[in-house]
Amino acid sequence: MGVTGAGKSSFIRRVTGNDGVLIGSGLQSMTQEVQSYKFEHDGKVYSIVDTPGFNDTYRSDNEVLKELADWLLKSYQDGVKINGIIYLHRISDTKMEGSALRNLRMFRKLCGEDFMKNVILGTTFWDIVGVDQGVARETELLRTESFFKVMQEQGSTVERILDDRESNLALLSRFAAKQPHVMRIQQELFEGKTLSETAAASAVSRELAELQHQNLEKLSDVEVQAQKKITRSSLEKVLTLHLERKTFDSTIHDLSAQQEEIREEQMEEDKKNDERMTKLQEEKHCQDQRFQVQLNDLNEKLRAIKASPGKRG
Ligand SMILES: Nc1nc2c(ncn2[C@@H]2O[C@H](COP(=O)(O)OP(=O)(O)OP(=O)(O)O)[C@@H](O)[C@H]2O)c(=O)[nH]1
Ligand SMILES: [Mg+2]
Repeated sequence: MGVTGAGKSSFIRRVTGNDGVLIGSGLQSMTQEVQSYKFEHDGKVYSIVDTPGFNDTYRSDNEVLKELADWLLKSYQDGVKINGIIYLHRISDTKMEGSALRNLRMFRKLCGEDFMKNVILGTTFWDIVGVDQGVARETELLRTESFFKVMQEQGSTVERILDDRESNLALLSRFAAKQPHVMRIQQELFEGKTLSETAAASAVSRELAELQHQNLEKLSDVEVQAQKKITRSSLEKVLTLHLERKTFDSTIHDLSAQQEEIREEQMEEDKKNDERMTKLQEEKHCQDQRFQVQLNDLNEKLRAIKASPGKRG
């Protein structure tokens, strides 16, 4: 067992020598069904079972769990006894990510504490990490409670799985010497519990609820951030508007002042024009009067000339 891409099918192909065992490209999950392979080694017949990995690219962990549970119950009812489980983990993973940790916890619930003596925690992908790096990660796995520490204390062994058939087979022969044991989920299902009532399924639901909770927290975080952004951007907008308004107001004020000045100048000008006009009219009136006086005077003189016979011709 193990997460998708941990190297389960590769291990099985190597030990069985069966080219029919399909291996993934490394990007997408490959094994979709529980599949049992038989082979003989050192006079013993082994039945090795390939399983779909958790964290599948196509199916939820719940669906993978159902696939495993169906097979495990049926094999139990058929009298098949399990000598052991190899749980694979990539040593090349830079850290035990959320999904890998979730699946390990679910695996523990699936097995139950009593089964731990029949578990090998196998680390793969040693060929792509430096020895120091690999050893440092292995040490961390062994020292961390939620990783391998408790499982090891409960009887599991931690082994490096290398691309070497002989050492892989040696590992399997250690299983052959072990007392088969019933897994917790087999017992639970056999006793009549539904899958959702089993410890492993509850773990999946709890993990799911936890995941949802984390996502909700993240979402509300994002919302708060977004709100902050909105508030900040709104503030910036308000500030910009305020500044624009201030500039606008001062422009309006300047324009009004200019307009007032122009109006006053205009009034001044109009007043001057009016005065000028009045003066001109008065002057004209005076001129008219003077002209009239002169005209009257001339007319008078003309009449006097006409009336005086002695002075004519
Ligand atoms: N470098 C390296 N590659 C490996 C090792 N084990 C497996 N691979 C590669 O990893 C990819 C996935 O391997 P699989 O054996 O299909 O993995 P799986 O655990 O069966 O994956 P699922 O079937 O999807 O659950 C393939 O490309 C393998 O060749 C390893 O120890 N070292
Ligand atoms: Mg596979």
